[in-house]
Amino acid sequence: MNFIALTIFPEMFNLFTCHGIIRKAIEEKKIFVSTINIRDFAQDKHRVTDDRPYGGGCGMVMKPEPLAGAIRAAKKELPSAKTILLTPAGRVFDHKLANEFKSYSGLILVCGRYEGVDERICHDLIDYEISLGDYVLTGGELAGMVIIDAVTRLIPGILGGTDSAQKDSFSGGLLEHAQYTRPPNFEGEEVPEVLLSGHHKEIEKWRLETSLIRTFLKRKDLLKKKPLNNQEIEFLKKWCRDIEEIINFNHGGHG
Ligand code: 4H3
Repeated sequence: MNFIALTIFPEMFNLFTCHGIIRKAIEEKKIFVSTINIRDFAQDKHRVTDDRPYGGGCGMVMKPEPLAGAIRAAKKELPSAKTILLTPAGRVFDHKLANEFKSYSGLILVCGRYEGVDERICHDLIDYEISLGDYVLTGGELAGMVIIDAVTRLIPGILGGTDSAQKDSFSGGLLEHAQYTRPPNFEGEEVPEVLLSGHHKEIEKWRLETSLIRTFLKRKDLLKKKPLNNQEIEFLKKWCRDIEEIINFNHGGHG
């Protein structure tokens, strides 16, 4: 898979591509990450990429010509790639979208600076406007790296285990179960016994139940939109019965 980031700060991507799983994916030629400097497509001798906003107001706007030149150069390199503009006005990025992006042969990430990019860039040259969430960054570069990172780890063969990405938080619509490693007792807190039992079936059951509990407590919104299977419904019903028992006992026993 190919990624090209368009930016006026291409060096920002160096640190990102030099470490960990992203570095390994590049070394193994599973992904290719390159940058195009938008400034190289500026049309004046001072290589200006921004200008004052029409209508007045504070800040500067990214000029359309250098951006269009950079996007067209990237499309020439990757003709079947999708172009993504990182902007707080975009569709909020999530696991499902990461999977959709994984199916493309290339992504061109347009990283703006200043107050934003000239609106006319979005009309013909951008396939997706994407936001990481409801906050504003000083540039689109970090958001672009987040997209590359999240998509790359979904590519088969990138993560250690054969199914690590399938077992992630979100992939089944639930948060991941709690994780523990050695030592068995850390500052007085024990690892749940079932995990030490070697009972694989019991461990799987425990993991599903804790996954459900964590999602119920931390992200009810995820649980509400998830299609539940029989085992998951059984767990939820069991909690209902347990909770009712507790309520009834209190009600009858103590008033
Ligand atoms: C993306 C980009 C937030 C996000 C961004 C996000 C700078 C876009 C400038 C850059 C514009 C201001 N901020 N939430 N900022 O994903 O070019 O909007």
